[in-house]
Amino acid sequence: MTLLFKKFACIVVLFIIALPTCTLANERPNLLFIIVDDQSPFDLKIYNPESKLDTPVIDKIAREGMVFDRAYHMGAWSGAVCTASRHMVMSGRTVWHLPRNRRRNGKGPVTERLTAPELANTSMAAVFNRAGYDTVRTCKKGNSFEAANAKFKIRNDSTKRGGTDESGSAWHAEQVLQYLNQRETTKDTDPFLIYFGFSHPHDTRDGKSELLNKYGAVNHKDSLSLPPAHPSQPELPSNYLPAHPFHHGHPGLRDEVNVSGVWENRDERTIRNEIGREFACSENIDTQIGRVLSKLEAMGELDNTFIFYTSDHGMAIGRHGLQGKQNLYEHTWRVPMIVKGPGIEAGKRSQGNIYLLDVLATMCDLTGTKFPSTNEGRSFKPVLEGQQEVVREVLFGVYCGGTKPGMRSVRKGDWKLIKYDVLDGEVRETQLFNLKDNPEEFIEQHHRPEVRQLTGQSPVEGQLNLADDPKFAEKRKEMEALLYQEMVRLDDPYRLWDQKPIQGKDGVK
Ligand SMILES: [Ca+2]
Ligand SMILES: [Ca+2]
Repeated sequence: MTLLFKKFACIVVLFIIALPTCTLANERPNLLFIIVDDQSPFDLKIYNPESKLDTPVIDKIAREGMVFDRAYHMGAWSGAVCTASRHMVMSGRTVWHLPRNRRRNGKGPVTERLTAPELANTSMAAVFNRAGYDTVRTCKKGNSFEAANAKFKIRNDSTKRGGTDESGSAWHAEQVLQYLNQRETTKDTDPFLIYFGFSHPHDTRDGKSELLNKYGAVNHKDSLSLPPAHPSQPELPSNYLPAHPFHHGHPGLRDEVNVSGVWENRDERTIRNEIGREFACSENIDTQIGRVLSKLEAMGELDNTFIFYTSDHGMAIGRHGLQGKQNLYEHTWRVPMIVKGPGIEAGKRSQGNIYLLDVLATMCDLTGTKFPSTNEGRSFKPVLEGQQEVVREVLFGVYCGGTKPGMRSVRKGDWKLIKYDVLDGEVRETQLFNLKDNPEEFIEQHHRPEVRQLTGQSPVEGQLNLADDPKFAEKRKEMEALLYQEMVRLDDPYRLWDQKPIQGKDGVK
């Protein structure tokens, strides 16, 4: 054998030996899915530059990744919007195709197509367990898809809404760091899926004292007095109202009447203090995410990790005179969504037209994992790669947790329709917004002098609910038809007062 050939053979052998370790370590990316509880996208500077909330870590993820301007959750059949939302995240199924949906008030047929029995076996952690991932989870307890959560190999859940490191968000970060430390010690090279959930800024919003001070807020506990005003508090939201013009349709709803610190108050002092508390909790979350990202960087794993940042749904806290998550205005129907990872161009924004239920398909697509058969979500990898702007044209929303049929919304392009059919016909309302011209969804009440004085906003002519404006009658008709189509397509078990009744129901053939 010539020397040259010996050298060549040696290189080939070395290459063959080296190859499997290289591919195992680097080929499949890690997944870090960060989900906070109850956060409006408009709390964050990346969605609302006027916000006082400081989130340097989230801002950096946004600068290095892609921000989605049209990310939504599909809605809920319960006042606990979290529960429906988290079912959709875990399973990639649409809102009326989840195990807990109450088909036609419990009277209608419950078919396999609607409920997908054994759904937990094809949920997020089960899918990635089979793909050879280490699956790790920390989150709040309850209001979730328990059978799916139980599939994570490592799971440390606890509801942490206190104002100390042990009782607050730092605890969730500790659970992730514990896994990463162990991974480092044992030189574990399996790819990981970490579900990094927080219990905040959901109430009770007991922030850390230094952050409460920063945002001029106190942990207000006395329902008979108002919290003190403070110049450091965040301003009232731009679409604040002292009251919503009609009832939301869910009498006694906890989030509207019984949240500690707010109760039924909607005055300026209460709302600004509560937003200050919320910001204190959200900034702490940002700090905790930073600790985990620093660790991943030190381990050399950050660049091979896809990071998702989102919330289970948005939140009102004074916007439109509402307090909770049980409405379909943009502040509550939409969620923040930022994704960073290998191959995603830095600093991009996209509309996306995505739902939280698309995350599972996207994770599968990004890691070369087969979609589960029960999945109904669409991968937004083509959007992340800059090949597409959106994954669908029409977006649909439901709130069906109070009196039935509840609220429905549909969006296409700049146009959005919301309908309310609640309290046994007492409230039957339609709103039509052009979100390009009226992104805050201002209604007539926002134009009143006493409201403008409080918010400092000056809505312009036409920034209104356009549903009854004859100029937009054709547009309304089109949006009403779209809503009806989406309700039929997605097996919505209800119809609104002015829609064709369901075949076979109420004597209709
Ligand atoms: Ca929630
Ligand atoms: Ca492992």
